Amino acid sequence: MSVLKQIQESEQYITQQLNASKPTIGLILGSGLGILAEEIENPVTISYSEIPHFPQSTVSGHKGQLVVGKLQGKQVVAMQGRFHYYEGYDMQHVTFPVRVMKQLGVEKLLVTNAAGGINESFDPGDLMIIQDHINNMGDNPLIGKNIDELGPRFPDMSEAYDRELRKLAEAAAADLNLSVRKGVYVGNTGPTYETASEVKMLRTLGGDAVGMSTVPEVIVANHAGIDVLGISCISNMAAGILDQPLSHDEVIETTEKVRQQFIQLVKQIIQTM
Ligand code: R1P
Repeated sequence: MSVLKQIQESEQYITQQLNASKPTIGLILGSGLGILAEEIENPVTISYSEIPHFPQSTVSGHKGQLVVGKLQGKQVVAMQGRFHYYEGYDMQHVTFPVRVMKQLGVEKLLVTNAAGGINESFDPGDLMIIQDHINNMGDNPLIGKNIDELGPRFPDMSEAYDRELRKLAEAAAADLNLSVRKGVYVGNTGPTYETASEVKMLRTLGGDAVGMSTVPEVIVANHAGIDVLGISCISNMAAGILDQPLSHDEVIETTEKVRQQFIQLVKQIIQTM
């Protein structure tokens, strides 16, 4: 079956479950950040396992369901759990939900993640508005025959993270009196955390935070003509900065600590979007 047909079948299944208008804002919730979906009013929850052609979540801290409903008066679709390249999915499967969101009518996408801090002035628990990214994954979801119905062969990435949305996020943080960081997210494949030397290299290359997601989703969103905003939760400092091993438990723990600020910020952003 063609990819286009698969996207349509997924979208049609989701639309059949909805009792309200279709969402125009998409949210991808990173490790430990899925809690935000609990703020959605009149939610319709759809397990990934029910949706035709959807991959399944395999990572702890990623529930594996779509939540559709109202957040701050706006109709949103949230992914409570995302797919990562290191789970063994190819880039097309990792980004399939973004294609489905586009088909649903999503025009703006808020991607979130838990990331390691590379910038030494950052602290665990900081929230970072992503200014740009570096694709360090050695792959790209658009490799292969271009499907012209989905987007252009050579998409522009000069404003991969929409300028207006970044401004809006900064203003939202200021309204809340919340201090936020700004920086460049580096996407690695994982699943290993980076070595101290790799972190040093990524810092030299201009990275401020590092993780194992987001980049493929943002590439596909740009291809599809969706405006993107990205927020990283700095869950720990990357290797070589503090003399301690990294663990996914620690990542989840930190996201739990900043949960309230994260929820407040996202809600304020959605309200003004
Ligand atoms: C590692 O602890 C996990 O946390 C981050 C990394 O990418 C990796 O999956 O998850 P998210 O990027 O999905 O937030």
